Amino acid sequence: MQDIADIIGLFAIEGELQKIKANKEGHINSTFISTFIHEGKQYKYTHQKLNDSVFTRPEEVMDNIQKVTSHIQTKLIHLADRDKRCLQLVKTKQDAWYAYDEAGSLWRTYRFIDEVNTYPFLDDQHLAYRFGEAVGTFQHHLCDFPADKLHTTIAKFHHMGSRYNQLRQAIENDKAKRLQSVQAELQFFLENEERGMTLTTALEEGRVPLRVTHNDTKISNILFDRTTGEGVCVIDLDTVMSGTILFDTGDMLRTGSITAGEDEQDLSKVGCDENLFIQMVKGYRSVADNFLTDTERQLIAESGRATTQIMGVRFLTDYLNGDVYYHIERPSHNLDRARTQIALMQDMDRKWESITGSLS
Ligand code: GN1
Ligand code: MG
Repeated sequence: MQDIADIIGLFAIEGELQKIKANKEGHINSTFISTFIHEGKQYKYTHQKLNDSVFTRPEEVMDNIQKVTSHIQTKLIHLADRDKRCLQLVKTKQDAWYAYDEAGSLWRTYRFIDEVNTYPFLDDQHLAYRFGEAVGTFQHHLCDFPADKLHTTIAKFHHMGSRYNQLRQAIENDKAKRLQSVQAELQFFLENEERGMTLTTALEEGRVPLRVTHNDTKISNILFDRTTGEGVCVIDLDTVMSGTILFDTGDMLRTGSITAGEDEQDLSKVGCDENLFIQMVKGYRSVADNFLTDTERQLIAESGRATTQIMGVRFLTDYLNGDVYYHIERPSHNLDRARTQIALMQDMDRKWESITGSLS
């Protein structure tokens, strides 16, 4: 593979490259953090190679990101700390928003946002409220952006029917010969198929509006200010497309209410913390209430359940397909992930009346 330093050298970064570190957190792209010294000060950058089997038109991903970040930046212009509130792309020496490596893969660079914390899951109600505020703020900044100007970079990304079709295809092919070992998980998802269609159907029937949607608002994609605890920035804009903003409340509730990591193997640790669930909705609505429709408001809690389901279905599909989509670190990784999503849904169901009662 080409030297990462050479790829970084394609970007218009001032100073001298001091070090490069790989970052293994995302499931899809390859990420590196660099440190530069310029006039005696340290500056960090994030460099990413887009996964071109997931993003088959990476230029469209970059066009979406460029449009959305410049729109958000216009909303932040009066803030002294605006640099930490939105990702900023760094151009190449050729004045482009991205570069290609020798193998033809697309790379981009962002300024690194420092003095922030990220979390794999939450155990603090204040942070849950702030997570909600952060997702609401992201949508608020974009609620006047024309959603139809964005490219659909992954078709039917959060379409439940399409994800079930992919699962059925995986069952039929049984490529990795794992079908026999996942009968209980499959049964759970098949029993829940109909209810899972709620968001997709609401969108298709026009009962919720088409808006700019982040589509990957998982907790680890939120940067929390180290001093104030505020959720200052929502990162990972690869899947920004048009959709229903319930996909975003859904991924927020999925990843912010779970009591363990997404890939926890000890299922006795996995459940839904209803207080965290409720605080996220409250924080979210404190910002979003002024632009939400009644139907969107009514479907917020359900979005948490549906998004957990769609992720579970996707993880199980990838397990059956022999782990071709998500990065894995052990053979059972995708199955473990599917199982945490099932455990989370089951615990949501146990607490459902209490959760929805508190929110009404
Ligand atoms: C992937 O890129 P990353 O790791 O943030 C996936 C999301 C899933 C998530 C589950 C393009 O996100 O849809 O919710 O894993 N992204 C894509 O952790 O498929
Ligand atoms: Mg992502």
